[in-house]
Amino acid sequence: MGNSSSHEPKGVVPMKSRFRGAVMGSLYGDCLGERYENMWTEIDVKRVIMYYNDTAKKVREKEAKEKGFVPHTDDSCMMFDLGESLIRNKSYEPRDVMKSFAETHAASKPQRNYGKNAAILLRDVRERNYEGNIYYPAKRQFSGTGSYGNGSAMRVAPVPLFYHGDPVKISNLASEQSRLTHTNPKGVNGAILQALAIEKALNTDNIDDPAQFVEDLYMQLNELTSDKAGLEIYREKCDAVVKLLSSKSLVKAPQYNKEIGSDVTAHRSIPAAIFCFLYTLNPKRIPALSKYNGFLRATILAAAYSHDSDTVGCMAGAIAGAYYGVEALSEEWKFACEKSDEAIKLADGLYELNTTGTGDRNEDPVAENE
Ligand code: R7I
Ligand code: MG
Ligand code: MG
Repeated sequence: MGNSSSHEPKGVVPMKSRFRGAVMGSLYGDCLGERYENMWTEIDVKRVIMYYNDTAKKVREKEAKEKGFVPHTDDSCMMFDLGESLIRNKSYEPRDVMKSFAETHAASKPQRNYGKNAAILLRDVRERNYEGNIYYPAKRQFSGTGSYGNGSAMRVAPVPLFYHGDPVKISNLASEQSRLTHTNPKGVNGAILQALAIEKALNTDNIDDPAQFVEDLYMQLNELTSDKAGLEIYREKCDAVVKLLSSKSLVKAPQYNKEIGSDVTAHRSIPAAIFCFLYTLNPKRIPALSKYNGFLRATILAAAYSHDSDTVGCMAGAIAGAYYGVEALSEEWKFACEKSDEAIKLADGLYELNTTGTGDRNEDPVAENE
């Protein structure tokens, strides 16, 4: 199921399916990549295909009795914390989000593999009982320059769903939630870029010109961010994405990692996720993946080519899910991923807020970090 290319967008994918696709895609990309996350190297695409198929078979043949047997990591923990807080409060409440991050972290197994500095920060704010300026500890990290890890982008999927249709609010909230843990302009701009990429995918029926998709995203980031200092590297990386998209020969993992990058830093991973989505729009680009649908092509490529496989997987999955819709995921993998029912519930809750327009959702996120 889900292996044929029959799930390519034909006409309009319903928005509810796209919301579910964004959240479920993020979770699934994290779960798929989790298997390879500690290898910190590229692996053969065929190996990930084998893992994908073996897992699906286990479910089909009822060998896997327990639902959710493929674990997710910190990426999804933090996505749930952020998204569920937005729904609970119908607004962005920074202290509540931070508390959710830190309490989930404190209760989690080491295998969730939180970023090193993020873990230190979460322990610290919890021990201080969330008192004082909640944005302050993140500012102090890395000798005052703040983290540029990809942690504030990997969790961002609920943001474009919360403010769907309003890129200014999406950008502001992506930035604000980033500053809870990642204040470095490269980290903040990475979160904004990823949020804008999901929003653009939600709004797009067909991509005729993948290079223009990247260019539009960069222009939007450039216009909306208040962190102009961290932009130059994104200009360079978007150019690298465009260059590799236009390559006549097959782009292999070493070139992808050299020119775009797929490690734990924001500027060397968000562009990679955008590349994986756009490069695989054409089923013929990666011959080994040609019989799989576009969503699977994007996420399998991300897990195989990327060093930070869970995180590039989750970010490519969120963008691809917003474009192709949740039907592009196989039922077997929905069964396999830990907390997939909760992911659907989260997406539906955000969708409902959009359609009813209740609460403070229409206010701009309030900055507490002056
Ligand atoms: O960004 P973060 O939450 O980590 C996310 C990653 C994802 O791959 C997750 O799946 C998880 O495995 O971790 O956590 P941070 O600790 O803020 O950043 C991650 C790493 O980026 C740091 O441990 C550093 O190695 C690096 N890094 C920096 N290095 C030098 N100077 C981040 N900021 C800097 C910096 O300013
Ligand atoms: Mg992770
Ligand atoms: Mg990771």
